[in-house]
Amino acid sequence: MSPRLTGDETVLWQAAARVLDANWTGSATVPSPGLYPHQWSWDSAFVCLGLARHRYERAERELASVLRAQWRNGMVPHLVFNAKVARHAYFPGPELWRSRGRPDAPRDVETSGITPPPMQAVAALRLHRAAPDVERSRAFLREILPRLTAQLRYLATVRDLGGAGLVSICHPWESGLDNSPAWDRPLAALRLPPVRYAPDAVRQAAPTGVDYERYVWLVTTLRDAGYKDGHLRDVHPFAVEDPLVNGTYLAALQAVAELAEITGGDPVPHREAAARVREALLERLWDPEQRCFRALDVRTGKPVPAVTVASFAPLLDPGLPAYAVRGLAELLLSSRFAGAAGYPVPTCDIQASAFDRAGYWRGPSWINTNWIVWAGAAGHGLTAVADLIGGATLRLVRQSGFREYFDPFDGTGRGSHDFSWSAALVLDLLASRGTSREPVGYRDPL
Ligand code: 2M8
Repeated sequence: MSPRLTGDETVLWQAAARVLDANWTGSATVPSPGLYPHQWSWDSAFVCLGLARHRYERAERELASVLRAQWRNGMVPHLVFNAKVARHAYFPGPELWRSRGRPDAPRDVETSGITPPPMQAVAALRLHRAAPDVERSRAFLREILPRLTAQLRYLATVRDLGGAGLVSICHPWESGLDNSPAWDRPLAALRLPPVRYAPDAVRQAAPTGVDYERYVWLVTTLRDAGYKDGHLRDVHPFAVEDPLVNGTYLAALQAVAELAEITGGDPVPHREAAARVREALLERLWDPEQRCFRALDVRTGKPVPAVTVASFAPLLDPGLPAYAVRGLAELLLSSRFAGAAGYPVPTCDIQASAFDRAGYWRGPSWINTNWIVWAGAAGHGLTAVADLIGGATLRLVRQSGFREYFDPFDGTGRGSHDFSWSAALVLDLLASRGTSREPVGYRDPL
């Protein structure tokens, strides 16, 4: 348990730990009981951060189990299916993805065929920093480092669809922010054949309807093309460079550089790669008028109009230039984001017409995106901002429990209960209490 918790924090800590214990399957953690019965890779990365503070050995197993599902081309799938769960318990299940039989896919486990924001290296580094036994942790890092570097190599090669050094996503699910208004325009441009793709009433939560049809159609398109690199490059109609995916990619390159150093390897190539990605990010996604990052539709060459919480993810980069840090901090504190929300950070610009306070990733505050903003702000010495976001995050769960997402104005909890990353990241926040008060200047947030 973390040291020096107040009585109230101890109660919160114990409640969060209970959620993680209940959602542990024996080898991994499900995002929530019922609605999400398998292992999602970016959920797992956040879950690791909490497990590291609670049951360290499980944190390593959690990460290892995602990396075991890595495809031979380096792709870490966004979803790893649990063979013990009924095949139709979740849609889209293994039947839709049909990973089995793909030459690159692992043989002993079924997975999706797309990849999430690459948070695994960041999780591995933070795990090491919390390790009770540093030598043991180093041995674990030596085991997983080849897989982490293969993941980044895959992103740098197969996923550089724009040809300028950034990663493209090929499906909104790869962003983690499924129905974000950032995808409205690229999704609306898709031309679907006049047949139904998604079964009726697949789930109770948003999004449903026409967007869901598009999501499922995109999967069938990828699958029917054999998840081939050439299809992604030349044919696939959805290709977008997203600031959150590229912000975590940049953070991952830096984390891998550190991990190389920790394990006696050479950090330089990773640092050089990070510098190139930063340059491309500023060149392609920075909007000098709005002073924030916006996604770029690679198929049209145009930035998408929506400004979302994804804009803040490049704060995770220690080398982000001061003008960008300042622009992002001002936007964050303005009435478009934290300035007008009692419970920040809303996932979409409050003043945008697409903003929807109850709409899943179209407005509500989520604990994992808050964590990203908190870690980025703390890393750049923006202590007041980090304290504001960290404090709001704890207030959300104190008031409404470990819900999946929250109303950004009044903190009402929505979506599933006992959501794993909400609990895990609260443990990490509590354990890191006070660290955002470190001296000004960049401190590695990871
Ligand atoms: C949501 O995404 C899945 C598809 O991958 C779904 O809608 O069923 C998103 O919130 C995503 O970010 C998250 O990883 C996943 C599991 O929590 O659920």
